[in-house]
Amino acid sequence: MSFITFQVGQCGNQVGQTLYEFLMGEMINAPPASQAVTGETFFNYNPKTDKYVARSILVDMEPKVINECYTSQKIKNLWEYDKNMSFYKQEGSGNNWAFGHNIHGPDCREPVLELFKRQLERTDYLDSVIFFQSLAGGTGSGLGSYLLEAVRDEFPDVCIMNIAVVPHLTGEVIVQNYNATFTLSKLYEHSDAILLIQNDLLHTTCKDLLNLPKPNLNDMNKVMATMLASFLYPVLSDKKKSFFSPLQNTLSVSDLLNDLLVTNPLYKLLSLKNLPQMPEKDKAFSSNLWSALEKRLFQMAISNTTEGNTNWTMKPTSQGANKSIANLLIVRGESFNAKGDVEKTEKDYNFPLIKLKEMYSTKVSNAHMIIKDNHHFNNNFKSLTLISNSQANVKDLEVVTRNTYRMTHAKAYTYQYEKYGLTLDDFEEALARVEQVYYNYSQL
Ligand SMILES: Nc1nc2c(ncn2[C@@H]2O[C@H](COP(=O)(O)OP(=O)(O)OP(=O)(O)O)[C@@H](O)[C@H]2O)c(=O)[nH]1
Ligand SMILES: [Mg+2]
Repeated sequence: MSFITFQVGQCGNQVGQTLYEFLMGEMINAPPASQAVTGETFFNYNPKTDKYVARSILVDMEPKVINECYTSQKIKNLWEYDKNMSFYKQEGSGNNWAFGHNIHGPDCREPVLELFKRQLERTDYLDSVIFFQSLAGGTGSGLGSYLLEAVRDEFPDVCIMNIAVVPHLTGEVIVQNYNATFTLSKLYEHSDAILLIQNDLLHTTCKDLLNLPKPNLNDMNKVMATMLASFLYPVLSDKKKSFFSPLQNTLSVSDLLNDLLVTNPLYKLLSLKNLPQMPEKDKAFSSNLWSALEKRLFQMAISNTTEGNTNWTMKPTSQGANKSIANLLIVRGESFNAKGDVEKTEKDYNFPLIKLKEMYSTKVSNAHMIIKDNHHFNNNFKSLTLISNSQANVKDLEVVTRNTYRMTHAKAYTYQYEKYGLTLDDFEEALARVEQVYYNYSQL
């Protein structure tokens, strides 16, 4: 089972690079069976250099960030990118979705699809295609949307997940709202699942939990890489102890997406919470019980808050509680035995909170699943990850659609997009689609 990834634009490339680096670090500390599966899931092998090669396609409209991906220090020199798996030009998209989509898109279509086909030929069993991009710039957002549609056109059956970074809501550039609206509208149309990660959340995690007073993008990307890996890192069965049959010794992310997390195409937005997040030096002293960790995660989930500022007063039935449609809980760490409910010892803890009906909107579904893995993820004896299809992204949608509405009606900066082929109808249409998503989620 393998993933092919597209790293598009500055953010997409930097996040992708940090993720592969993290995965390699995680993998070299794992037992051989886990190493083999992780290697196959994310990398090809190059016998000439005796290195793992990230199964990724790097796309940007400027060469700088891609070159940095090539030349960056790689952990123990164990992995590399294939330099023939990138496509770049010399002129970025200037934070303009229309430029990325309408001007760069058609030029990139054939060469990038060609790279994808070559990557596919090297892959025995494709699980999913994953895009990394930001919602805010011009390349990851505009060209990323275009390439998603191109891959979807040519390979209608492939499972595609888009992992997109939401800009700081207080705003870096004002047109980020337009770019986010156009991107979300396209992703909603063509992707199977959209996982949003907020730069605001990454920033506060670095500050409040990792004690980094002035986090930079690199610090934030490390947190994001940890979060993503906590979901994507293969789940291996320890055949003696785990709940899995030997045949099911790795889990298919595409099955989890299609059968559990996104079963209704009106609801495709995912969020991810992973804990604990703490400075490396504190991990050896951490002694959480599973029940305490679950309680904290549950509270974060229903109040849609973070580990640093969890709202402990919210109940699942409170006004404003975050309603879920589906939740996947990934439990990694100390061994479990399979006696289930019989003995209520710590080893047999069965994570009851995530099954509580009150946290779900029964209008759509109340699907949940718990997956257990013995791997000490990110040097934690115990860690939990919750991937939710819930109202967690409603606030972002609200801000983006409100600002886009105001700006479109004032025709603010719209000429910059009309210059590259968009019409005011395109603005209205994209906005209406994203408003519909906002409405659907807010009504749960
Ligand atoms: N978390 C994170 N966010 C990033 C990173 N780089 C850029 N961003 C965010 O991404 C948005 C800007 O998008 P970029 O990815 O830089 O833009 P691009 O896709 O290269 O497009 P153009 O530069 O316009 O051609 C802003 O919200 C940035 O905060 C990164 O490495 N990590
Ligand atoms: Mg750029």
